[in-house]
This record gives sequence, C-alpha cells and structure tokens, in this order.
Amino acid sequence: SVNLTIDGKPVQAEADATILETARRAGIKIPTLCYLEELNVIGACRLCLVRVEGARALQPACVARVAEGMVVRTNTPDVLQARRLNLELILSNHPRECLTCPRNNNCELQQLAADFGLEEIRFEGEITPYPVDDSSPALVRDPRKCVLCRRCVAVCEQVQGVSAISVQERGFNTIVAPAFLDPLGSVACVNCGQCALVCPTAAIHEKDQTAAVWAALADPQKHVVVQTAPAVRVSIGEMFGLKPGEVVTGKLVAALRHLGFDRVFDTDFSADLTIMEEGSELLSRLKEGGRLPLITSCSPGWIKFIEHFYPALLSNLSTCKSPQQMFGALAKTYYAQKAGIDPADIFVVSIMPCTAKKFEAGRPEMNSSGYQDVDVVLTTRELGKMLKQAGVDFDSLSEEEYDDPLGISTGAGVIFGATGGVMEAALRTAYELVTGETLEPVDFTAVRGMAGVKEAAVNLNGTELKLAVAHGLGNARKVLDAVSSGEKTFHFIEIMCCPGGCIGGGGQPIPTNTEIRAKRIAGIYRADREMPRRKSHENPAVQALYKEFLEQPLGYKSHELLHTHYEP
Ligand code: HC0
Repeated sequence: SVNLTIDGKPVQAEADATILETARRAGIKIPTLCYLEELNVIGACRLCLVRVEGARALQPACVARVAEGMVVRTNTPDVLQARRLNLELILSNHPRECLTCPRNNNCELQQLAADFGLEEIRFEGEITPYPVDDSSPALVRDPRKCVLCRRCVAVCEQVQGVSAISVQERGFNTIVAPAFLDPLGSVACVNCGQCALVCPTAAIHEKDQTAAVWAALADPQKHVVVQTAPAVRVSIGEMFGLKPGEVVTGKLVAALRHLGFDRVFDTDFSADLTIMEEGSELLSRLKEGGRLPLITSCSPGWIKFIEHFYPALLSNLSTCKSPQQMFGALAKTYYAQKAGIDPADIFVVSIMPCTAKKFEAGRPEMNSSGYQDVDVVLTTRELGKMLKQAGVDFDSLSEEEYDDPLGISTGAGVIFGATGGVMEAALRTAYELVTGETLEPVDFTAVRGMAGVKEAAVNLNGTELKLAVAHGLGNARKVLDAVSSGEKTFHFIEIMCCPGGCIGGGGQPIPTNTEIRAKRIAGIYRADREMPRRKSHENPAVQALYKEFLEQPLGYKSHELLHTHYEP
C-alpha cells in the first residue's frame, strides 16, 4: 500500500488504486458524470479534476493512480474553476427542460448544476439534431439529452454481452446509438433497461405508460386489477426516501388500493404456480429423457437474448410462461369466471422492476385468454411517479393485505425476485414431491448471493441433480458456452437477465448499484422468512386453482394458458 494526503488528510491506499476511489473511501466527494465503478473508467467528463502537487496539469481523479507521498488537493480555486467550466460546456448543448424531463429531481447533471451553484451558463452550444427514438416497446432514446458519458455502452457490452448500442459518428455528430443509427426497436436490444439504470440523465429511459393506466382507472366500465412483482416490495420505498431493501409490501398494497385498483393481486401467487408447472416439467423431462438442461424462461430480456444469440438452445427453455404472463392469462379466465366479470372488461396492470416486461406483454404468444393477457406494464419508477401525482404519502400508509385468490402466496414466490430464487423455490417443492419427506430447513444457500455463476448439486432420492444459476447476460453466456461445448453438464439452469436478478431490474429506482442490490436481496430473504408458508405446493390458492380449474400441472388447461413455445 502507499501513503498520500488528500486535502491535507493522510490516507492509505492500494498501490494501484485511483485517486477517486481513494478519496471516496476517505469520505471526500469528487464529482463525476461518466465514472461507473469497474465498468466505465475513461476520464471523459473532466468533472473529477484534481490538483496533484508537482504535476503540470490538473488530473482526472477517476483514472489517475495514487503514488507514495502524493499530495492531492480536490478543492483549490483552480480545480473548482476548471470543473465549473467543464460543467458549463456540457450544459451548453444540453436542453434546459428540467421541469418537464422524466428524470426531473433524479438527474445527476441537474444535481451537479445545483451542487456547483451555477447561476448562468456562459456558452450557447448547438443542440444535436438527432431525433427521439421511440421504436422500442420498452425504452426511449433521446440523443439531445445524452452527455456521451458511455456508461450505457459499457453496461450493454461488458455486463450484458449484448452491445446493442455504441458510439457512432465523429466530432459534433458523435452519438450513442445502435449500429448504422438503426432504430432501437429493430436491433438485438433485449429491452433489459440496464442502460436506463446507469444513464445520468434522461437520454435513455423507460417508455412511460402511466397515461393508459390513469385512463383505465377512470373508466367505470373497466375492472382494473393489478399484480406486483416480487422485487417491487423491497424497492418502491426508495422512491419515497425509505431505505433500500425495506420490505413495504403492506404499504404497497394500500397505495395501489388508494389509486383505485379494483383488486390488488400478487405476481408471487403465479410464481408459486410457475413452480408447480416448471417443477413438474423438470421431473417429467428427467423421467422421460426430455431435453436437458431445462432452463428457466421467466425473464423476458433473457428470452430475447437466447432468441438472438443462442437459438440452438431454445428447446432447452422451459415452456412455462413467466409468472407475469400466467397471471394475466388467469385473470381473464379463471378469475373472470369466478368473479362473474366479462374478460373484455378486465384490465390487467403489472408493476414490474423490469422494462423488458413491457415487451413481453406485447408478444404475440401472450394472448391465450382471447385478449392481450396483460394490458399495461409499469416499472417501479412509473408507479412511484403515479403515487406522487396522486399525492400519496407512502410512508404514512397503514399496511393492507392482498386480495383473494390471486394475491395469496408463499415465501417461495417472493424469492423469485433475487438471483437463485427460482432455483431455490423449485428445489423446495421438487425435493418434497420426489422424496416424500418434509424439507427442513428450507434454505438452499448454495444458490444465493452475488457470484456471477453459481453451481450446486442436490441429491433427489439417489439422483444427483446438477444445477447452475447465472444473472446478468454476460454470465449467462459463460454457462451457455460451457453447456454448448460439452465442457459442463447440468440438469437445471436458472438464468435471470439483470445483475442480482429482478431486484436489479432496469425499471428499478435510480440509483441501483452493488450496495443497493445487496440490500434489496437481503429484503427479499427477510420477506421470505416472514411468510407463514414457504413452499409453493403449500399455497392454498394454487391448490384451489388446480382443484377448481386447471385439474393438474401440465394438464390440458395449463398447456393452453400457462405454457408457450419459442421457435428457433
Ligand atoms: Fe421478476 Fe418474475 S421474478 S421475472 O425477476 O419468474 O420482472 O420481481 O415479476 O414474471 O414472479 C421481474 C421480479 C417477476 C415474473 C416473478 C419471474
């Protein structure tokens, strides 16, 4: 390690550490717009300039390394003046539409302008002429608001292994866009929204569909039901200043009722149902020599990824639709019948941590009720905005319970929201179904945690099941390549598109970073432990659904409503 001083404070650092990381650890804040830990360290924005004694020019702290005896100043007048100049230059060609911008009050550029105390921008630059691209079902690109920080490019390439967007053109015409400036909706973008999560401004953001939900809620003809994804209950509080990972399920239910939804249901219910169907599918493929490994199919960014990049493995996918889509299909059939409501009048809204769920709901396969099964998908962020518009004081709400029957769930349903959760939920049920023994304790900790690829083995009545779990599509690639080359064999693989699983989805509150992901994951397992039932097959509402309607897992009605097929 080396010793240096920053603003007169003696600090120690690893020999290869940067000034920026070292300062942060010492509690000294250096502003930056382009830096993204380990992913985007390019010194582009020049807002992190610092003075290093003995150096001729100011140094960008994100790339400059520490050295023994170094003397760093982060707040001298020349440093502050240089940073201010660079910020003004960035702002000189940025639209000043903060009041009507989707990232108003949640924008790093706006925050920097406030922190710097800017009172004027001395330069008038030209705004880029590239038009807004709203061709994607999930995301909107607004090149005018792009500050060319390249964080989105780094995440898309390095974390997701997709590279749907990159830096195009040169000089004043430089733009982050798909190759050949093709529309985002026509390229191999998987709609995961990780770009939107790291964008410091609103240059790429989710497609706002709140207007359609307000309209449905105001329509007396419509019976509007809502489902909430597992991961939303540990993150929506962040939109209202609560701590990441705080479990706010009861307040979320109350808030949705306050907005006027006729029924508040839970995707955790259909997550339990998915386990019944997918668990049965796994056991049947094992018994009948079906295609293995079975790979989970509930994460729509992952589905689009395999369709684009690994079509030869499509028949390894579980035929189960995702819990979101199972819910939609049942809301307009089983629930409609039970409640005596014409499915044409039922409007299904999903609250998801995910932008790709918007794309999934619009897929042609997702109409098995005879209608579009899920009408509108809102992200956690969009729901937060609706609640603010409605004046809901979230934290002061009293907790309420989900409605019957599609709101009843177990702890196995809620853990779907964290990487490894689908696998663990499936094991809790498969173990009991195969061995006939009660599982105690129910925790499979080997598949938990943030390691990119997790491997485990479980003994089911003498058969050793080999398992793998991957999250983030770059990690999915590693597993798929090992399977394709024959280097590894597995029976069952869980793949979730986003780092950390759905708690790190592209529709989650901003910021979402490593620390916040870990807190949300802890919240998910806390929610699981607090549930009276923790195995999907013990869900009484799922049991009733089979008795009254579906008859049995993988039965005729299940195939019609809950399963699909992805063609190579
Ligand atoms: Fe997920 Fe899901 S767990 S994909 O991560 O399987 O988005 O939270 O809703 O559908 O249940 C997201 C989260 C869901 C689905 C569930 C699955």
